Amino acid sequence: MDTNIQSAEPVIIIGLNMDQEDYEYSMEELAALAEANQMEVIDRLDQALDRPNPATYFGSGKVEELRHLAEAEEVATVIANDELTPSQLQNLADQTGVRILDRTALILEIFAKRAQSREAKIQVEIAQLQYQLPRLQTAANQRLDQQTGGGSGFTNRGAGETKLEMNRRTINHKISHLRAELKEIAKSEDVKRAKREKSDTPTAALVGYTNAGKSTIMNQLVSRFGVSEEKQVFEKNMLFATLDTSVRQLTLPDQKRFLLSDTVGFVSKLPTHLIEAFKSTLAEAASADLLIQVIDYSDPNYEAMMRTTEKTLKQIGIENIPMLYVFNKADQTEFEYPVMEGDNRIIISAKDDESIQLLVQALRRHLFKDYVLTELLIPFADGRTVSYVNENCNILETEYLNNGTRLKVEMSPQDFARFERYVIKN
Ligand SMILES: Nc1nc2c(ncn2[C@@H]2O[C@H](COP(=O)(O)OP(=O)(O)OP(=O)(O)O)[C@@H](O)[C@H]2O)c(=O)[nH]1
Ligand SMILES: [Mg+2]
Repeated sequence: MDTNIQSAEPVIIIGLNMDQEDYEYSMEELAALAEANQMEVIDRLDQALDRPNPATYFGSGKVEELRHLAEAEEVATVIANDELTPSQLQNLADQTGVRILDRTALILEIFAKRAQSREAKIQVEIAQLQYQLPRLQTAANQRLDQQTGGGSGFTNRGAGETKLEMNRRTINHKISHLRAELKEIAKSEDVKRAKREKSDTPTAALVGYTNAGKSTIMNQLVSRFGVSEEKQVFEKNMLFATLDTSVRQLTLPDQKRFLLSDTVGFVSKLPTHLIEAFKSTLAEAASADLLIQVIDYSDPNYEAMMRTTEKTLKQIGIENIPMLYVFNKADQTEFEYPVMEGDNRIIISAKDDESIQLLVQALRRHLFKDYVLTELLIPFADGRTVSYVNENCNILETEYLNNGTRLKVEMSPQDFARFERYVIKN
């Protein structure tokens, strides 16, 4: 028996309906995020307001209702759908008697649990510390008020502030320390990336919402076209299964090569600190020739998810990279698949062989469109070039002539430029 399975903590989720687009969907997603954090949503409370109450998020009547509900249902944690200000968090906790977690803190908790590599762990820790910084003040004030019981705490206040300053300094120090470590790691990643870029191999990056099927697609391609022994990436039906970027080299049967990267998935209202912290991981996508946006077509909210993905990409500064839209999980819909719609949209199921073939066809169109079909005459003396071309280009015809090997070949523009001296001009 697995004794590690913990029972889910019961929680209530709360949200402010400010008539924003996708409100309902963001609440459903909040419930899914709670589940991903080993929590069980047993109730939900909504309030329609133009803007959050600056002191308590909910209006006073609703706060009272929440207090009663939490008490009646014996719930110790309430999750708010927005990022709350430090004082809203504090006041709401005081007036309801429960722990308040906002959406940002919840996402940070999930990321912290999922992080595997040193890089991911540092990135999450930085984001968590940055989240804590402005919240120290309130917590310290709170303790102070409790200590002094009101007006007479002048001397204590001084001591409290010193402590606060100290905490703040410690956290800032820790952040810069972690940043430096991250820089070291990023440096070596940069070196690798620069090498890859230099190798002229086209690159594609899988992007999109969490749980859309990015890692599944990556694995399908790696198992068919990857270098043998290369590891499969982690795929699972859970939010934020992937936090680390993996890059794999793929070689199609006609020797065409490309690099594919799989990376962290998005979710709406992804905390700014987290996006900031994950920028270096996401640099892989920023340097891609093609973005493959994977969409869970079976999710009724897929359009909102696409908007979120595009917004997040923009936030990271990823713009103007050609995009292939992959509407995935069509096996869970009534739509026909695999289908190619125009140049940059395909409907597939990552679990279906024909779909993967269609995906490869679409990738070819985008990644190798400037490949050149040409004829070379390579002198016998230059055996190295013959073997290079054999290993790296798509040879359609070979003929041995008196003065060398004639090859009809399809090659990258870079290779074409390298071997131009051998091109047979008609
Ligand atoms: N039915 C069906 N399930 C799929 C399909 N593609 C992926 N899945 C499932 O969807 C779940 C999520 O897949 P992943 O590949 O881990 O998703 P991801 O986009 O990498 O998610 P993150 O790493 O969290 O961003 C897994 O349980 C997959 O088996 C599909 O085409 N059809
Ligand atoms: Mg994944």
